[in-house]
Amino acid sequence: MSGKARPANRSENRLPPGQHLTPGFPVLDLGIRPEIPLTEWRLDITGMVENPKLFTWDEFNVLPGFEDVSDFHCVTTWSKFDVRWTGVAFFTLMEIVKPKPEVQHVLFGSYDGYTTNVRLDDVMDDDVLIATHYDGKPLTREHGGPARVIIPKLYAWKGAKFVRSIEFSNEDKLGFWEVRGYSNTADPWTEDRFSQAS
Ligand SMILES: Nc1nc2c(c(=O)[nH]1)N[C@H]1C(S)=C(S)[C@@H](COP(=O)(O)O)O[C@H]1N2
Ligand SMILES: [Mo]
Repeated sequence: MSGKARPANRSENRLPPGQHLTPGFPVLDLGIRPEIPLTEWRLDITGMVENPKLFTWDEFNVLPGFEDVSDFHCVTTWSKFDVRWTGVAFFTLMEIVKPKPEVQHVLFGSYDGYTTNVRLDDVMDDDVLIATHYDGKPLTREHGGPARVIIPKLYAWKGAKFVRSIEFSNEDKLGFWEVRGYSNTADPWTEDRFSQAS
C-alpha cells in the first residue's frame, strides 16, 4: 500500500474532493470501441519480466478468478460507488510473469490505441484487477470488453479499457492523457488531476 490520502473509514467520506455521485454508469473513451473476437483477443505481457507471456482468451480465463467491489472516480468529476468487477487479480499476473527488481513503472496499451502509465506501487495494491465482468455479466464493449484494467485508488483514466498489453519498465513512459497534461500519479483524494510540470 502506498501512502495515499484516502480516509481510513471510507463509509464516512467516500466522495473525493471535487467529485459528485452520478446515477447510472457513463461511458467515456476516445469514441473508438474496437470489436475484438475472443478467438483473436490476446494479452501481451512484456518488458522487464522473467517470463513474458502472451495469453489467449482461453488461457486467461482459466487463471484463478478474483472479485472486487470498488468506487470509480473519473477526473471529469463523476464518481460511482460500489462497482462490482470480476476477472483476474493483478497480483496473479505478477506471480506468473515475475517483474525484475528494477521495474518501477507499468504501461498499459489498448485495442483503441489508448495507453496509460502507472507506478508499479499502484498496481501492487490487492484491489487491482483485469476485469472481464461487471456486475456479474461479461463486460460490454462500451465499458471496455473483452477486458479492462481497474485500479480503484486512482482516477479511472489510469485503467485501460480494451486492454491488449502490459509493459513492465524501469522507465516512466507517458500514456495518452499523461502527454496531454494529466497527472502521472492521479490520486483522487488529493485532487491530483493535472501534471505539476505543465
Ligand atoms: N482504452 C481506453 N481506456 C480508457 C479510456 C479510453 O478512452 N480508452 N478512457 C478512460 C477514462 S477517462 C475513463 S473515466 C474510463 C471510463 O470507463 P467507462 O466508459 O466504463 O465509464 O475509462 C478509461 N479507460
Ligand atoms: Mo475519465
